Amino acid sequence: MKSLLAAAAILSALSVPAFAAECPSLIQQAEENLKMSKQDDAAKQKITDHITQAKAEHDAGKHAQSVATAKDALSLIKM
Ligand SMILES: [Cu+2]
Repeated sequence: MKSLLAAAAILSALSVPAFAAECPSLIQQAEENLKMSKQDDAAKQKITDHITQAKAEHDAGKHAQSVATAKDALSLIKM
């Protein structure tokens, strides 16, 4: 039983940094793609809002949500 708990603790410790590392790279990718996009200001503002929200979620430790929001931002960008 103790080893099961230890394994669960290790697994959960490993899964957090995986997400924690994923959001900044997705956010950075969205920022870079946004610079190159040729969309109007309204569309760019909406994407910027998504990026800001993803950063806030990442800082709050909500990494899964941050990844989802950053992916939303990326999906809104048309190159
Ligand atoms: Cu994160």
